[in-house]
Amino acid sequence: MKQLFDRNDGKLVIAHILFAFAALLIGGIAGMLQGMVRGGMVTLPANIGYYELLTAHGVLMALIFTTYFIIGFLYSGVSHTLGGRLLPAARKLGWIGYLTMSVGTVIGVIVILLGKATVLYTFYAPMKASPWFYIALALVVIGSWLSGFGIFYQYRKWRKNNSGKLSPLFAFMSVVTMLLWQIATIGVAIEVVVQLIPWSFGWVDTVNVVLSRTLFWYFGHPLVYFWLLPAYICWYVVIPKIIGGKIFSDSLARLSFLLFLLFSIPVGFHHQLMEPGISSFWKYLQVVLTFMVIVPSLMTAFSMFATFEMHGRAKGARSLFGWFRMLPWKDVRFFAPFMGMLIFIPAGAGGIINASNQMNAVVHNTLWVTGHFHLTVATSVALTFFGIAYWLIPAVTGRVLTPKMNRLGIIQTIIWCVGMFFMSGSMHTVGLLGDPRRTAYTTYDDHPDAVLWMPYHVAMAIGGMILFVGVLLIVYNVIALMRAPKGETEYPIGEVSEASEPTPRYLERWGIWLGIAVALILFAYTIPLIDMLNNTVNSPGYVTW
Ligand code: HAS
Repeated sequence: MKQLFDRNDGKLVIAHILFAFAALLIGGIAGMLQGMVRGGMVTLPANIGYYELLTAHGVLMALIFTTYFIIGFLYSGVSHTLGGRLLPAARKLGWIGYLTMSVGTVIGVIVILLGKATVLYTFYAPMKASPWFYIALALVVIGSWLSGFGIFYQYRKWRKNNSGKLSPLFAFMSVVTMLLWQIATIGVAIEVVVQLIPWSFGWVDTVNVVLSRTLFWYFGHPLVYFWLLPAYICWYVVIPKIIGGKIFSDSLARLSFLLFLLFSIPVGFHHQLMEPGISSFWKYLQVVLTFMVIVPSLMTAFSMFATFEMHGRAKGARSLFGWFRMLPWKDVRFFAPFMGMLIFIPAGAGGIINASNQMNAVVHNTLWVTGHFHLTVATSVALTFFGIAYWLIPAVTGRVLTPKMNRLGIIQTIIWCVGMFFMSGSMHTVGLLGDPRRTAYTTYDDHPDAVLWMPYHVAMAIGGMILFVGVLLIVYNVIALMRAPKGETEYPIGEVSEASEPTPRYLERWGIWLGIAVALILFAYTIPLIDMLNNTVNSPGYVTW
């Protein structure tokens, strides 16, 4: 039987995907337990701290599950669309990256579980972890850079051999995603290597707190688009093929990705609106840029509606929303990402609320924000990744998705949405009642406000338990996919609609786009950083746990 994927490329992709789902499982156990603790349903054994679990949950879900899945997915698409197989140097870089990240992850998880790094996934100074935690983070970042270099290498070689041709959309989008990642991680690399490692080893006594948080959020906001863009690759490139339709516009898709490259980085201050040490002018400027980064998401929404409608009309739909019925609702490869899209509408609206200064004052550091990111990354992005797994694993291993697995996938998606409705819904609501994020179980001495929050915590815990069933089911499905019957599964890459305009070549002139991106970053950050270096707010380290 013909194997669609080069065997060695398949191994690299699968190694990433399996690591991602292993992280999801362990992170999911931590998540369910912490939900139950906060809901007052269980008490942890004395040797396990609530915040230790919270750190493991955040690191494994937000940083490890996503990064491994993304790199595996991008490598698969780059291999498939740029020549049909990875060049040896690209594959080698992919493996070295994978091993470096894995060493980092194992060290990091051990240090967290030993209780030496209970600093949560944002590792805010002046909380001070063991130096090994920061070294582990550095290894994860360095590994991801090497994998990114592999993608750039494959792309460069392809362009050299195909001069004058437009690169495949999937590959173009992968390059933007990894460029965004490389530029963003420079911030966290400087924070970890220059500030946190020397400080945690005791080579320097104090750390510049405002600077370290600023460098973190310089990375932390584009991080969320590093999660989102691979989901958008699926929405733009894969979903049209799965529904039997066409990509609405290649130029629109490329432009939206370039806008993310330009506007997703110089906006980190919208996470620091309530913090001292940054002047209100620079906060205002970065909020304006934040509103610019909403535009490519609105373009994506428009493009998806257009793809769905064009497809439905081509199949004979007449009424205003007749095209809706023509979508393949029983196909999990469509259904899971579609639910992700649907939920991204309120999730994105929540982001716009967060970004508005006055409203940020109401929601900052409350459970509202936790609710926001469980809708965005843990639903829109996660459901899209699950949807991808249902065709990616069979495609690279030479197997087929059976009707039973498809059915289980639909059930898993529904369970996820129900769990998230309870959990994220309660978080949003109770956040508006002032309930702080990142706290273990407490009634604040039965303060009337805190007592009011308790039923929401129970609803959050119930949602968490339902979601844990969802985690178990997706992990079961991944194992089942690895053992599915042999056969050929298509790697779904959509074609562009004949009605769309040709793509202008300047969209692939990287010099222009990188130049503007760097100029915007320098504009938004240079003066605030000089201020922070001149007016240092230094602090010794604290082990608060
Ligand atoms: Fe956010 C906090 C602002 C998007 C993740 N965000 C967070 C944190 C995380 C996170 C993890 O300005 C917490 C960090 C921490 O631990 O402290 N966020 C935004 C804005 C957007 C946004 C303006 N966030 C995301 C995405 C994330 C994510 C995406 C992960 C993947 N966020 C903030 C702010 C904070 C914040 C503040 C700080 C809060 C604080 O005070 O701490 C925008 O990018 C959102 C734009 C999105 C849209 C929606 C477009 C809709 C689409 C779907 C179309 C649907 C279709 C379905 C086609 C405008 C594309 C068809 C439907 C039919 C019915 C047929």
